[in-house]
Amino acid sequence: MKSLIEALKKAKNAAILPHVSADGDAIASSLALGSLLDRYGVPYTIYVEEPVREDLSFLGGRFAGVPEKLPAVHTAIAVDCGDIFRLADRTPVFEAAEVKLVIDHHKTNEGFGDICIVDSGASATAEIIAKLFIEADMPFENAATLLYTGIVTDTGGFRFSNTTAETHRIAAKLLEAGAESARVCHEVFEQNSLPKMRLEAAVLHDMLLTHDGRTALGLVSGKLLAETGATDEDTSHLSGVLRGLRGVETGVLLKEQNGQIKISMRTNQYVDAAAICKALGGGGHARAAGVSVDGSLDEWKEKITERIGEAYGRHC
Ligand SMILES: [Mn+2]
Repeated sequence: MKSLIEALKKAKNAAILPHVSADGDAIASSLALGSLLDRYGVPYTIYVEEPVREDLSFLGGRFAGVPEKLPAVHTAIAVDCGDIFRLADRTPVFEAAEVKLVIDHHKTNEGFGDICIVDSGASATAEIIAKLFIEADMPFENAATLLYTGIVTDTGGFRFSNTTAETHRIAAKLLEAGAESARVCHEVFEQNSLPKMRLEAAVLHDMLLTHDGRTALGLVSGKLLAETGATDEDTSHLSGVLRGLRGVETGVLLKEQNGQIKISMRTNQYVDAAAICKALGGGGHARAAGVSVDGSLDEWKEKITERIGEAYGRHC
């Protein structure tokens, strides 16, 4: 931590690089880090791979896209990136920098910079950056709401298993510093676009229940996406919604995407979703896994139902 703070103070200028498809933690952590650099008088630019998601626009801030010409960067900071590939088209910016820093919380991060602060015990990169402020003896000020947003999004509102006592202690400090918890939660969890709502309604309306109500299966055709105007991101929560029906063990969403069928699976207690998806060439965790396969929705509706049935058979 100390060496990271020294490196930040000594930076002549900085490029902040959140991961591709930046989420709440990546964007909020980048902005909070920017606020720390502001106070050290270090000029910086946050380079993003694609426009910042609309649901994160309440955070404000200024962002630059992938630079056409390589900028002269002294210090580059990869934020919330599990590996260098998550920098996508901005990798040259990182590689050309004199000083390369990595701040992340992904278990699989092997460290790809000169100074790497990787804490897989942290719920979010924002939790690590909050500790950086504390260690640097720097008041949170406007960074409190940003850091709180990073933690709230990566923990699903303190519901996921990455939430620890330390997460709550840091969150408490951020609240004491004025983090606007209610506003953040409203923006992050209570606001949806009309396309997303229309899509969810259609998927739940046509949901298929099999295996005596233990499996809830949802279908998203390319046609439905086009009709509702929903984005891929708008579908990411649906397998979790399907799993949430009382009595269901396995929620599974089949989606037409890039000429393939994307299967997302969430399970509650005993079906190993990773085992099912790995057998098809995908991966994930026991309770959440996914895979992309060739074929049609109709074909995979049958095939995946059969494979889930086999998993129930193994369990009985
Ligand atoms: Mn994160």
